[in-house]
Amino acid sequence: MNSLSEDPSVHRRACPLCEGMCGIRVKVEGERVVAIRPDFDNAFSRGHICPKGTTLGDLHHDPDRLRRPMIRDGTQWREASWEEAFERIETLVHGVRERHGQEAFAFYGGNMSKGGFDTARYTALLVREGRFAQRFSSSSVDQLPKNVSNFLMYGDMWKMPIPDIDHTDLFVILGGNPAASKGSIFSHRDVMGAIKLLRARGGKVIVIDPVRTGTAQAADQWIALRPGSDAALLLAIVHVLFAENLVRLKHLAGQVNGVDEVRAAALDYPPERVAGFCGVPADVIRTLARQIAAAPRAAVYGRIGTCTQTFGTLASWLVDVVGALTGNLDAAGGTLWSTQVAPHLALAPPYPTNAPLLGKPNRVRGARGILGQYPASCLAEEIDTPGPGQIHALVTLGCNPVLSAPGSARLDAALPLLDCMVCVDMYLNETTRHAHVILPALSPLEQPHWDVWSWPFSLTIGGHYAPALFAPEAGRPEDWRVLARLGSIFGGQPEADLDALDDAYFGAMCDQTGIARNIAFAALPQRGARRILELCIRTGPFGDRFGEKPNGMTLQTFIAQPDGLLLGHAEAQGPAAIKTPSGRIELAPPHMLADLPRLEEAMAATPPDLVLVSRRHIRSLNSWMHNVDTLVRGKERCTLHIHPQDAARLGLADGDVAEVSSASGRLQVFAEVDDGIRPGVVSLPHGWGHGGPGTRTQVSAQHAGVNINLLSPGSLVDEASGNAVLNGIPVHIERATAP
Ligand SMILES: Nc1nc2c(c(=O)[nH]1)N[C@H]1C(S)=C(S)[C@@H](COP(=O)(O)OP(=O)(O)OC[C@H]3O[C@@H](n4cnc5c(=O)[nH]c(N)nc54)[C@H](O)[C@@H]3O)O[C@H]1N2
Ligand SMILES: Nc1nc2c(c(=O)[nH]1)N[C@H]1C(S)=C(S)[C@@H](COP(=O)(O)OP(=O)(O)OC[C@H]3O[C@@H](n4cnc5c(=O)[nH]c(N)nc54)[C@H](O)[C@@H]3O)O[C@H]1N2
Ligand code: SF4
Ligand SMILES: [Mo]
Repeated sequence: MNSLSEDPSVHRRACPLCEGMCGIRVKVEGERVVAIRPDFDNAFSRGHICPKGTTLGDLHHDPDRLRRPMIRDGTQWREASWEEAFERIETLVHGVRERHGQEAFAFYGGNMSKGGFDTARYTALLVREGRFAQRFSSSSVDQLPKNVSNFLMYGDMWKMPIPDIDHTDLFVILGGNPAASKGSIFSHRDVMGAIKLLRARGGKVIVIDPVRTGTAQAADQWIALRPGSDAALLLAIVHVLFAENLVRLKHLAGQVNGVDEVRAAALDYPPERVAGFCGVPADVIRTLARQIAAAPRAAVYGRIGTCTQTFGTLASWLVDVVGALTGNLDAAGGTLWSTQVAPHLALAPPYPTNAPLLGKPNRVRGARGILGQYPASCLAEEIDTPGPGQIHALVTLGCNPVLSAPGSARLDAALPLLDCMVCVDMYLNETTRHAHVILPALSPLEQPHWDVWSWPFSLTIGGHYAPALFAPEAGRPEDWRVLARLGSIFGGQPEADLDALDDAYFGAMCDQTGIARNIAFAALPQRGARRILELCIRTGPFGDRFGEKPNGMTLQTFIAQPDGLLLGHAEAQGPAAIKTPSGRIELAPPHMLADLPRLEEAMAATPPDLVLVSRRHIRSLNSWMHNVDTLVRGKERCTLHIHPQDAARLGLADGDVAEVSSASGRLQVFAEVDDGIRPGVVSLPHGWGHGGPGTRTQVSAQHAGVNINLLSPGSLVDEASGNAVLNGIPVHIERATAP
């Protein structure tokens, strides 16, 4: 217990920055945060924290953080009232609609559209009302392959199998580095701590990654495969399971379709055949397959390195196939689905389960829509290529695609062509500098908190609510109204009655729950995210169902528990959880099998000499926490990691400037010679490249770094999902002669 705990000036909440959900104690004097400490009493995190969590005060007080709407007149920005900002948006939108019609409107939702209390719950309303002809999101630079695989295998794109690390005997992790990321689509109080405990109880951890990451260093074994070859390696594992009669469906027997098709598909992939392509000896692959089969309980988990690569969809699918064939899917100690106190996604599914996977081809590249969106890689060309259907107006929410999406240079050049660009964001950064109007997002401390996007990925069942610590600026509309009004303007209904919209939105959620609208409306008069949260809790598995279950929970239950409340651990869900048309798990979706010839082509091709992968750092968060001085101070982190053999071959010494080029761009960066990386692979962190003209982030401008996505060609996508290829990019490296 720390000395802050009894102090009335100490406010308890949780950090919203990543999936760690760390409890924090925020000590306040007047309007200032004076200290943030870990909350050892927080039920979920029990004092675990990382360096970012203590900087929410710096973020809140950051003089560069936007607090009022900004309007750009030519090259000049000025603060404006909310009313004037909306009027300007209306005028711009009206002009675009008159000239080009609704088909010119697009939306891009970023990683931080999940961050805010209202934003996480009202982005769907903004998108629906906005009637945007093209929708993009950071999903297609992230987990879209997993969404595709879940959609086809389980009938629900967000039904993410989560490794049961606390009960497993063997944890196999492909393309994830929780030592830096803290875990992703895998929300756990302390993954690295759990890895230690797992090994202490005699279990094993195997990391499959081209880089010897902090996670690999904490594991029993590091398998340094070639980037982009996971699908082949996993097919070889499946091959061995069948060839050596190691398939044990266990509880899944009779619940899966497609076992024979999977067997047939893997027949061509004995370990000896994929070893060269994967850069992993055949006996290592064979042993791995046997270990997974022999472990009483094994959890196989793939993350961003298996998604943002050429065969992300195949790899995501095969991770789950291996789990199913060894009886480790939907099983304690294997992977499980979460049980949520407030199952928000069930009431507001981002994409209908009965809709088709693929949509219409888009205009320039003919890429099919996937799960309701187009690949982020296509945004630039849809803006800069003239013709009917060209994008002329764009809304961005919580994203910085000029740094985070591939083909950055083209996007950076395309955005100024827009006739109307509206950004909802906290900073004037590389992307928002092109906006006509920026609407400021709230600071995390100015809003209540209950995590919409982490509890669904946590096997610990629980809930944690915190009220806002500071009041937003006077005169600021509630956040849900900002989003609803923005949607209405873009959808051509600028005068829409926002209260009526909210009632219809909320009413539709009530209908999903079987609770009569009039009961929910009478019990929850307060509008906005709070009543949605309350509906989710009260109709969720522990809720009171508005009196039907007298001892059930309400939001009040959690308000009374400022350190949060835990309610147990997820269990296997059985066949009832599967939402496919057949009611069974589909192990061999035709969409996946149809992608195998593309893998064959890659296996037959000559591999590139040098490829680039991305990395994360604990003191950074994608593109936007670099304006916090305490996080960026110290040794330069935006460096090129390169193996000594490659460095020697290229005549590069530690600290030299390397010139790195790819099919899409070129940049110069300091080299850091490091043997913790596979020869032939180099790595750079993502989210850097600050300080460009027109940006207003004083601190990050001093620690600019380089933008890795100048090197990621927009043309490189995993075709089965449209996901961007951000790992395994062929590059050429020389020692820079004139830096
Ligand atoms: N500190 C911090 N935490 C974060 C973030 C952050 O920026 N900073 N971002 C958050 C977000 S948005 C996300 S999505 C998560 C991501 O969370 P993680 O998935 O854990 O992400 P990374 O730490 O980038 O680890 C990805 C690993 O994949 C490896 N890799 C690259 N290519 C391949 C490949 O072809 N095959 C295999 N097997 N491995 C490969 C890389 O070397 C790297 O070690 O992190 C979240 N948490
Ligand atoms: N090369 C390479 N590129 C990558 C990755 C990689 O590993 N390698 N990772 C990819 C991944 S996994 C992801 S998720 C994306 C992330 O990329 P993006 O989705 O573009 O998200 P961020 O870079 O996190 O930028 C978040 C933006 O939201 C703003 N913001 C912060 N909080 C809020 C809020 O509460 N509300 C609103 N409205 N705005 C807010 C910030 O100022 C910032 O501009 O990057 C991807 N790009
Ligand atoms: S950013 Fe750090 S403090 Fe915040 S939730 Fe993640 S791990 Fe916890
Ligand atoms: Mo992400």
